[in-house]
Amino acid sequence: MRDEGIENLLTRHRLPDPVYVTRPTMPELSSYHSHLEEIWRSRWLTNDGRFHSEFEDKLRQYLHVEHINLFVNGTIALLVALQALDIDGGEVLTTPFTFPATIHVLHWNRITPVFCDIDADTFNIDPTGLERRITPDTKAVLAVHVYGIPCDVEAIQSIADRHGLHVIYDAAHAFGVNVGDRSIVKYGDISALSFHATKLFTTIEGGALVSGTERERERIRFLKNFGISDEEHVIGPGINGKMNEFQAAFGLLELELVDQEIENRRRLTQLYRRHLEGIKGLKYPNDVPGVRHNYGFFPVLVEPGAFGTDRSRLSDLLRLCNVFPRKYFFPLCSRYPCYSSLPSASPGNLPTATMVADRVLCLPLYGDLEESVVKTICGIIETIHTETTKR
Ligand code: T4K
Repeated sequence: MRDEGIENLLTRHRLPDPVYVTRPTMPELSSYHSHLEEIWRSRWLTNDGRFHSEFEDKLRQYLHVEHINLFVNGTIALLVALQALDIDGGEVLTTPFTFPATIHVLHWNRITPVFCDIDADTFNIDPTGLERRITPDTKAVLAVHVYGIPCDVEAIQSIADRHGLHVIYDAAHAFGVNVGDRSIVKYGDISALSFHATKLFTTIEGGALVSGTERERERIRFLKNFGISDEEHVIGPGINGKMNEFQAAFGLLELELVDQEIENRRRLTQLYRRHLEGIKGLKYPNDVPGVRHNYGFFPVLVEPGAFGTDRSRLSDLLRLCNVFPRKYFFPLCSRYPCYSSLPSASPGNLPTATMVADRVLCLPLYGDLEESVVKTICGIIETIHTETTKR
């Protein structure tokens, strides 16, 4: 069938309203309003206010961690994590399959990213390739739990221990993920969370650093507040990374909703899996035994030969039906003009990452997405597969 034929056929499936890749969970407006009234009364807007301390405490309890600092966003949190560990210059081993923030924070700390390939099943940095990239300038591993799927934390840590490297985890996608009984953010020296509006747990913009020791936590606290230790002393070159009261109040209300949000996303993920199961050329990650997943994303890999068309055409056809998936993370960070001339950025060094970035499509997933919409999206995908393999 010609492409116009498919397009005509798909008009039948067009959804009345746009369905985006994600949508934030919102607390009751009246609850937020009463927090706002309190902020108005107190006129305490930022800098360690009452909502900030309550949210920090509740988050510490929720994540079962001891040392946490809230941030204005996940990117500044990552930037400060590197400073807190004195990683300023040199090389850091990292993944090209991530959001730009992960790599840009290295650049902003004058660090050269050394791109390493990823694992085809987890989409995370492949520990088997790490050791051969270590040089006398290597300072750390900056790994990402992409889509909330845990990295091979044990393998990464043992390599880091052997070579005296720090380990930082970009856990922007991994809120609420546990390995066994242990929160994923307890691995490595420091983990960075993002609470951006597109995340399953949000404070509008926001983030946090979870560190291993109270000493690090204190250092991070100074670094995110201009290095100020008291009204007359500045102990180092800090930055402004503070979360404000409006974000913290929002976060407090979101914490009450997050377990239900994860459960709703789990149910919808299973629905997607059930309805896509028989379609050739599609691959998606399954649950890892012993891991509590958060179902932050629903990534699908499209193998064009077996599916009938490629990921980009599938994305375009879904858009015609008012469905807006995203190619997270295409292009690879190693393809950005600012990094593409690095020796480690060559696609030949990154075959799996290149293949995954060329095939991945994240389908809409959020807690109040209707089951009927998930079924319609799967129906559209099935129609595209049937029609494109007919020719
Ligand atoms: N590390 C990793 C691995 C990350 O993925 C991220 C951020 C970071 C670090 C940095 O953390 P932050 O500094 O952001 O805290 C979005 C987010 O802006 C970004 O936070 C996130 N990762 C990334 C995966 O996604 P865009 O440019 O794709 O977002 P945008 O504006 O196109 O939104 C996507 C869809 O979400 C929209 O089509 C509709 C929906 N949406 C979006 C917003 C902003 C809403 O429904 N409401 C909203 O308010 O980057």
